[in-house]
Amino acid sequence: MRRFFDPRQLAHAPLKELHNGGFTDYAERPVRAEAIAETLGVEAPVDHGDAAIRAVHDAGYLDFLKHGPARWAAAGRPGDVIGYIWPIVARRALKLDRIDALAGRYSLDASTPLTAETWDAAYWSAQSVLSALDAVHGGDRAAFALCRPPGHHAGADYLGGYCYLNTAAIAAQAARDAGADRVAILDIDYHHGNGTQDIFWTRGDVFYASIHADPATDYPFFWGHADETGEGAGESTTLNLPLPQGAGIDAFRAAQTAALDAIARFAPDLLIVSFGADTWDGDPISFFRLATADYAVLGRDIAVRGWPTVIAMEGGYAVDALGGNVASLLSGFSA
Ligand code: Q9C
Ligand code: ZN
Repeated sequence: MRRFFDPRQLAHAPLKELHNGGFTDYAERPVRAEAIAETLGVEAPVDHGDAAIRAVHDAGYLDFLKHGPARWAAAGRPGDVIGYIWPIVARRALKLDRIDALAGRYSLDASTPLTAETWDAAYWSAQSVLSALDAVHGGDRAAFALCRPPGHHAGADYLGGYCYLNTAAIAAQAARDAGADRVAILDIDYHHGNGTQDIFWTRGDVFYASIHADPATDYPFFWGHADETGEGAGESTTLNLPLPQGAGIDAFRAAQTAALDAIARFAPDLLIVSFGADTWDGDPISFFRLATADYAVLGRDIAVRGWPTVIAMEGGYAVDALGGNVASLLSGFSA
């Protein structure tokens, strides 16, 4: 399986995040990607430009990602851009001037700093997933994109959960624009992919299925509940399968089989897997109990369905285990 990654994805390196009431070291570190790249071996993506990014994301938001850090610095602020006021009851079309207002308008949380290096890293993360999509369009049965920063918490016009550009959504939309009639996204990161769900919430052409920690106990809390099924043309093309903290491979595999069965009924032309290794037993911020060998089983269960498959990296914060966990998932495709 071909594996795509660009070293420019490493430049994004926020120092701290707001966590449990104080600032702690940022969990989504460049060394995560270095560890995976070193284990797997990777090739450089092709530059596709920004059309596929603009097809998913709001123009004002992209402007904020590119120019927000300079405006923050010009306002005399130290460190990275972090929002601290959110328009939860007034999210309307105001002409916003202050960087503080923009930071709130275009963010979901205060644990996802925007740095001067973020845009370039996120841009190349998107190019990696677009290059993996090219490989599948060229006839490969599957391809892997080492997306970092990750993507599934980012919406059309907001960052959050360590995510800035929604790589799975960008690939899904690009596949649609290249002629696929129906695209499915299977999200097996520990956390619910609220951004991906939001982007395709009213769409009947993109099915979103997610297995994740119950939002009653885990981030992102407000989304990922089992009763969220989509609206309008997207009614019943969202499937949320929350699991309790402590879940192991038996519960996870059963949920994934249910998700794959639902995807099979949707009959997609292409599958995109949002893969987080934060379901691993020793993950520092997550509470499932998967073992490294379990990912090969999950990968095999996906591969046997036979859909052309693009795998996009999401979370996973136990750096020493990351390479092995990703390699295990991919091995399921060559078994
Ligand atoms: N630090 C992904 O796995 N946690 N994102 C915020 C305060 C956010 C994880 C809690 C977890 C997001 C891609
Ligand atoms: Zn996650």
